[in-house]
Amino acid sequence: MHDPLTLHLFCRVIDNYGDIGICWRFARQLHQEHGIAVTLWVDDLRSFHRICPEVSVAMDTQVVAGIGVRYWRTQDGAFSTDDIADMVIEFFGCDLPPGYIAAMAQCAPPPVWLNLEGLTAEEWVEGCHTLPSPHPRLPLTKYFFFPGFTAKTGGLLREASLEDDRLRFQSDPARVNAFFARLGVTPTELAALKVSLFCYPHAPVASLFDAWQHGESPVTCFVPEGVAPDAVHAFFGRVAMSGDLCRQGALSVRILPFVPQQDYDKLLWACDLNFVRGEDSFVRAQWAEKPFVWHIYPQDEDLHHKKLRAFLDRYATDNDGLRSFSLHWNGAPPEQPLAVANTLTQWRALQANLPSLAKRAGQWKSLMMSLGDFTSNLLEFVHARRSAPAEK
Ligand code: TRH
Repeated sequence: MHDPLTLHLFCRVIDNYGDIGICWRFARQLHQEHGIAVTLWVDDLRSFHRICPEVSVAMDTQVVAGIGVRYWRTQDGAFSTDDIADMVIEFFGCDLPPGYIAAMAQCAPPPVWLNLEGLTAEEWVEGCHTLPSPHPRLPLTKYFFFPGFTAKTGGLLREASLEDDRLRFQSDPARVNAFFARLGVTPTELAALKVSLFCYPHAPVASLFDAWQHGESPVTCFVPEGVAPDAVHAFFGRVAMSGDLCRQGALSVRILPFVPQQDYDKLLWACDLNFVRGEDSFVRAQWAEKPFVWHIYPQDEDLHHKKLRAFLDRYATDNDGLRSFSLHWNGAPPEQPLAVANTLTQWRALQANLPSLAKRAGQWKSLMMSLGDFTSNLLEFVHARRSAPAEK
């Protein structure tokens, strides 16, 4: 029985939870589905603990769910070839410790070295996916590996059991009710349009709440604790904590605890409409087969608006209200100059199209599944590199 392949995954938590959220999901899949011995190097154990309570914030090294977790304190330190894994992956170009790279160059054969890039729907990705980048001085080559929405990319991260888990949950009202009951949600709240809200603080939340409170039909909005606290405070005139229920007109806002990743999937599966953000929740919303609105991670010079339109060009058909609502939700200029940009009008158009958006969500999920899953696609590339003749 030969030793399992080893993999070191380096993750720097820039902001929020996405980086560690994606890396932790990826690490679990590599270990559980592909039997790889994974060590996750991460520089922020507190953010990690938030999405995975089993993680201790006080330990430099620990094992969680069979995965080695190493607190990445500094760029210093010397390493020997024994310290180097068969596969080395840096997430979002987080720059490995120089001593580690030096030891990689001593390995024969050298490890397969990848840089995992961010998710975007822009076409240029297809031309950069798996491109080699020779090290300027050392006999090492790093490859860029992109997630994406087409066959010329790595596809999207999806666990092998995800689809079955989702169908089993969604087809069993008792499971769904039990999930909500554990979160303190009452049956009255569930007899409304169920919306989950995960967005950045600059989203026009107050005007959306206003549209919902004056709506003809009741809306229950689930807001994870720490999301848009100022908007909730301003709208309801009080600070709302996890477990609180705030009501106004046709709107009920239930503040939820920040739940472990697996439970966040259930929230997306159980709601009728999901507001998601960044990268990982955005991808999970696509697997949930429910209508969703994406709040994209803001970038300088509104570069993110270009990325948003690139995704909407692939996902949103012209008349579904999703395109104009999404541009409005992300503060991007409307495309039809005369479009009335107020939230109430945008919401009414989106609400009227929820049935067709639900159908679209199903079509899109099937299309994304046809690309295979990101982790298997990545390992296929790695195995091809490992069996390729050594570069001169
Ligand atoms: O937290 P984010 O805004 O992360 C962002 C993005 O990843 C962005 O691309 C990156 O550039 C930036 O960080 C630095 O959004 P994202 O990607 O959705 O990650 C959130 C994670 O939190 C995701 O794994 C789901 C998880 N989560 C829970 O585990 N429990 C919860 O209750 C909630 C609301 C989220």
